[in-house]
Amino acid sequence: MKLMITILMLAFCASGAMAQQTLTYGWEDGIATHLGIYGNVGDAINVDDFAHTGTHSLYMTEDPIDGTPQVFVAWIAALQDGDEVTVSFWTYDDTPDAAPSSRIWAHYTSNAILDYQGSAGGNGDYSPGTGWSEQSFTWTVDLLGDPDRTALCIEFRMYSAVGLPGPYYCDDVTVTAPDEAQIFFADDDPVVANEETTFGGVKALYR
Ligand SMILES: [Ca+2]
Ligand SMILES: [Ca+2]
Repeated sequence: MKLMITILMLAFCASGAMAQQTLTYGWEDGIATHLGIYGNVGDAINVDDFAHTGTHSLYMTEDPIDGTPQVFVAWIAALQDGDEVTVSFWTYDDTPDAAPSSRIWAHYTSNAILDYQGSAGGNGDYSPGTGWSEQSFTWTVDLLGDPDRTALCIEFRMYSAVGLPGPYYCDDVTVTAPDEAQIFFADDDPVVANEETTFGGVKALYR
């Protein structure tokens, strides 16, 4: 009997540790835009006349044309080493093998969303240019033992050309992450709920 209970508990713990949550966001509130930007983002507007699903999506342009502008469309905080985080979004592109095109990418941050803590890489494929398409990537979290590196910020990246600043559209962002992680979209206030606890843990490391 004891052995049976132990086995059951181990099974429960194993499945508990691997429990995942999946959340989506599609700009249907008609108000929210993004969690932040980097580089030459021109417009970033919640529009009601073009969408993958529903009636709203995020419309973006690059202005002026330079570098690789990024619009932050999701943020996953309170991560642990080895966590797997899968994110996808739908983007509209009707120019195959030519600008404008987009990619899904990410970088690490601290508990403050705009505090950059290094690239996390992403999917090397550009949007195929066949209309609406889904771009996705799975990141395996590597915190490098750095207590300031705790979250993953998802970038919508724009690849424009002179005279071709867009338009870009993003809709239906889906995030799958461990239950313990905290997932934020454009309509959320990006504040980590257990920040004080985390800071306590960080301080403890330096004792
Ligand atoms: Ca939508
Ligand atoms: Ca294209």
